Amino acid sequence: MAETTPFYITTAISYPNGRPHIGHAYEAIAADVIARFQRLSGRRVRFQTGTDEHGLKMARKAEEQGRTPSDLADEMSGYFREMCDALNVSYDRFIRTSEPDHHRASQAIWQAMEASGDLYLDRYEGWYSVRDEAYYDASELVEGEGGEKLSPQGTPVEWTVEESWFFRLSKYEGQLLELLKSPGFLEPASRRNEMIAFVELGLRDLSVSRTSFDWGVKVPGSDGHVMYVWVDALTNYLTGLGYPDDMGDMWPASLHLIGKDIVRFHTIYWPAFLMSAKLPVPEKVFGHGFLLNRGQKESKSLGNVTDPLELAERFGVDALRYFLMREVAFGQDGSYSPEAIVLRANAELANSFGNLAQRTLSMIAKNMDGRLELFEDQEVDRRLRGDVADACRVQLPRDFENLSFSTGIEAWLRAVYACNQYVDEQAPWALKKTDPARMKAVLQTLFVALRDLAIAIQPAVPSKAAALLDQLGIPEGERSYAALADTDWFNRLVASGFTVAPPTPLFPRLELPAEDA
Ligand code: ME8
Repeated sequence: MAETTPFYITTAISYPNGRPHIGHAYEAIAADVIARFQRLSGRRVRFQTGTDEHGLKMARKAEEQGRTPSDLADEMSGYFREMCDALNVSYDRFIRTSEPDHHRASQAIWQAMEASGDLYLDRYEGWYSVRDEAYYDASELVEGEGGEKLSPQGTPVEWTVEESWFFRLSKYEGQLLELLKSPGFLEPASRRNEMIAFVELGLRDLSVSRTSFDWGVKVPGSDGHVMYVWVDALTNYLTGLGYPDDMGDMWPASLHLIGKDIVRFHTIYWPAFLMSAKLPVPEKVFGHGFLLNRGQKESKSLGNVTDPLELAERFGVDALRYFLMREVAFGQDGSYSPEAIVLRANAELANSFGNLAQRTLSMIAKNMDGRLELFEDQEVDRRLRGDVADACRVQLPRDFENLSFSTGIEAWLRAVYACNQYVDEQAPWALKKTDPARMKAVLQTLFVALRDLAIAIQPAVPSKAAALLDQLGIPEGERSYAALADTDWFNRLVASGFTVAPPTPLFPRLELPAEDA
């Protein structure tokens, strides 16, 4: 087999200080769509997600609940993993930063930064936001409604004074600017200017250890110090590959997928740590937008927090995945509501794609005894197949490669609509008596189109696409994007004697539950 290109994709690791919310589900699903897309495109994919368990935020939440941070992390991390499994997220490793190999990796990168002369002991005096686990310069703070000081993210800050290790972030200003300006490193481009402006204001050295609590990775050779949680958190991307041992060919990461609120950590701090440790920087960081509930941020106080598993149970995992990738222009903020999910799932999945499969396969089962045979096509058939092939082989893959999921799905959906229009125009049910040969040609043209449509959409709706490909008799090994270019598959399928069974509907029509109507 030919050498395959490695593709290493990661999500942010979530704080397990509570249960997962829809934003976590959104990021995990998007990363999974990318991982599946890259696998189908023939790349050797490694996909990592997990939980970020150290730091003051976790320590305080545990204290509030009268339990240990490790107990809190154990329980909540389990829910995050459960969420990923329930949403069909195909991670290779679910990392927990409390795991021993992660402590080892974090201490190793610390020592590498120390060896570069980039760590020194001093006293930190300044503002800290526990919610963001972030230090802020006084000049960045904004005023809250009651006159209190808030971080630029609107979270409370507290004045902090403690002895701490510092990282010479200032030393990397020039290299970071160059990196941030290099095309493709940080996307979408709109996030780039903000980061460039931040570096251009001048970087201060970063406090990278804490002494006022001990829930973290111990600083090697410095009793009483634990690492600043972001130092260890970011290192998770290396831990999963075996750092400090041989990481194989997966590093640098192809893509860190994160939300827009943590771009600074991933495109300034992280590359600087890596440069200091003499490791290559990631190829790309993508900061996706935020998902809002009917246009509003979810919060406990508003009482509008949605359990993503409940949504998945109510509407189906694939309908939820499809909705999120279809609805939101990736990179921008998006909004969801039960009505919007139901509307799209019914119009696009149930009535358009599902119905196309249902009509076609039941007519083949009924009117052709499920048997496929070679057929003569006409210009109109070839045109439809050409349009479908173009959407499935060219447009969707090109858009997915560029992380433009909604436009890729739109191209696919146009092909679905074209198929439905073709069924209506060709009216195969009427041809049954008048021209059975032509009826067979029409139904099999649709069969061929369905196979392309099902292969292409696999990353977004993996279970439903697999169910359809099963119904179409497409062998497991012939479902990659490369297989789309195979011109002989239909002949082989006919020769194999495969018969189409009466189909079961793929996408049930969803009802809007009364409480949301
Ligand atoms: O930031 N919509 O963890 P986290 C979309 N532990 N994405 C959202 C979102 C929303 N409403 N809310 C949060 C952390 N996110 C750190 C990361 S990485 C080394 C450490 C995204 O649990 C958020 O942007 O607060 C982030 O990418 C991820 O969910 C985890 O957020």
